[in-house]
Amino acid sequence: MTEIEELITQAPAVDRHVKDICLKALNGNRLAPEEGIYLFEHGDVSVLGMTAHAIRENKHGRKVFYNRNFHIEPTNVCVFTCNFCSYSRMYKHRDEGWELSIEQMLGKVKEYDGKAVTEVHIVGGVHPKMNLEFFCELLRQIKQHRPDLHIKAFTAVELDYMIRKAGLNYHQGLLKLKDAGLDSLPGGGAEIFDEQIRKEICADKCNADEWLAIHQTAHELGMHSNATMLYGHIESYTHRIDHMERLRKLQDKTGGFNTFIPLKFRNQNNAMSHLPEVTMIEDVKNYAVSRIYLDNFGHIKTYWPMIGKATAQVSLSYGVDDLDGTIDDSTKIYSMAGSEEQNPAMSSAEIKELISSAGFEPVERDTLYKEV
Ligand code: V47
Ligand code: SF4
Repeated sequence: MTEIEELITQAPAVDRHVKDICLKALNGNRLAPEEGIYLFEHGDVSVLGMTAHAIRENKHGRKVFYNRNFHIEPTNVCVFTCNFCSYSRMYKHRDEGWELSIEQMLGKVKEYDGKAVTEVHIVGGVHPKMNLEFFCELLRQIKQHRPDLHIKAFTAVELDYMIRKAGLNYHQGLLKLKDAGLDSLPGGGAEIFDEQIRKEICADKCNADEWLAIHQTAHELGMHSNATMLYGHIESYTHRIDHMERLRKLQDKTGGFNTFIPLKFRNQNNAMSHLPEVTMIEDVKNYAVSRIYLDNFGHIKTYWPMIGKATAQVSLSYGVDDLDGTIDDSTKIYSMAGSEEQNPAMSSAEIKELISSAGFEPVERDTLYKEV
């Protein structure tokens, strides 16, 4: 028995079945959905943390990954009406929002000339006038200017809309974008896959099957992608495990997901502001169960601009091994939703200090987790 297994076995006042499930996971066995739900419902946060931490140590030792990246948000005008969104402006109020031209976006890329960034993350609202051709041209111009920059762009929601509007199927649309320079897909738009919850929080955008089909198609075309889960609103633990289960199944098929990113619902300036935000204990429990349940995901990421630097640092002891990137104050999604990080930017030195002062080893990576 390893030291950690002994500690868990001997932990006083911990539910017997929780211990058994944690030991099962530590022995490399996959958990069934009802075991994942049981951990959420009855798991003591310290035992879940120990288990998740041991699993992440087996995979990555003391390494915590980060990259040097910046965001471009082409527009916050959006045809959809997700109730949790604090960021978008409807098309009829588009004068209150922003829409960037290709020249303006290329200008943002040029601001990083000579700087050691490795990734641009492009994601925004779904603007009815920004179509597939527009985005292919944007990708081409960025690649022409800076071929070494990895372009991680467009949530499945944006992709579903632009590809349908172009009259193509997912394979044809994604191939066009890939040929124009798209390297990988970010994980947004997944929210919670359960159909009933989706109806209540984001009724009009692409559904779970479409989100999964887009990611599967991207993987089949040789592109990697990320997966998110928006938690801490009206969903139950059963919905969270159902969400992870669907991702785990697709990952078994394709192996194309790089990382899982739980996103905590923030309640400022949106149509769900009446809901309280969950506690930090709930955040770390969620990270830990994600690490334990998603046995076929290499990485669990905390997105510090959304959760805040302090919780991000604590999450490193609950199964998280990735801190996203330096960001350089280039995203507005979370500051508008009430995150404590109003101008998210960290230098490499700061991000490294955040990691090492928590007792871990900072490792710069590229988008595909190759060490830089
Ligand atoms: O899909 C919107 C979320 C996502 C709120 O792949 C909110 O590396 C909390 O997906 N409270 C977009 N969350 C951002 C995203 C992302 C971020 C960082 C890294 C990666 C990656 C992807 O933002 C949306 C939605 O789930 N979101 N509003 C809110 N009020
Ligand atoms: Fe539009 Fe995305 Fe906001 Fe939904 S979350 S309203 S799709 S910008």
